[in-house]
Amino acid sequence: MTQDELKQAVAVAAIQYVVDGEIIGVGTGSTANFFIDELAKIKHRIKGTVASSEATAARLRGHGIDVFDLNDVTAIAVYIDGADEITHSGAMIKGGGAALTREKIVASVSAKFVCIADGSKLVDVMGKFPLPVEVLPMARAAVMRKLAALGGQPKLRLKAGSDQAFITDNGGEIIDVAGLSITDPVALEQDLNQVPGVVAVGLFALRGADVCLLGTSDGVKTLT
Ligand code: ABF
Repeated sequence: MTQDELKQAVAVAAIQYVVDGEIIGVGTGSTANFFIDELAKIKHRIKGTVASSEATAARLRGHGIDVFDLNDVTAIAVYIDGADEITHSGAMIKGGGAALTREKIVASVSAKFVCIADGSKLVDVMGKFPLPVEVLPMARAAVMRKLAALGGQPKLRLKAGSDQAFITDNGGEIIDVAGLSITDPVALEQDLNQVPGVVAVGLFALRGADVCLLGTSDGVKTLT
């Protein structure tokens, strides 16, 4: 099966976690996009959604699915989103799609986090995928020095085909940190959360996934 077929399979499997009559939190990325397209087929069953990025909001609205402002909802029954890496215990690296901050916010309000990913995302130790960290622009250099001191190789994410910094939906910049072997993701997330200028860390370990649906050539595997 191709990677897209694996992503499609987990997107279909995630529909079983949709709660009728409720608000659904929706992630960002290509796997999340497959889920959005599946959700559109049953949009009459849900109250609406909260999106983790402007891109996701646009795709949802394109299907005629209501997108609520997070400030206007008090509960999200389930959050469905992809990941860049995930461990057997549900800790994740996220942010390859530059939406880590809003993803973490929406996930924090959600009763259940269902991660959907193709099997290649499952790792024993995270860090091969460069860890995204969203920062305020004024703190970029200071945070990069801190990340280098921790043993990483920090790199400012640039707009495609440009030497300009990529700017997130929140007006932040992203530093991608290669070279980390993240043996204690909770501790690293807590450490980096404290660094002045850091908006969000692409480690989802303090609040990881409750369920992970992994697309494999042998079918969809469920990790809980
Ligand atoms: C999103 O899913 C991001 O946090 C992560 O980068 C992305 C993975 O993208 P894809 O599904 O395209 O592999 O939640």
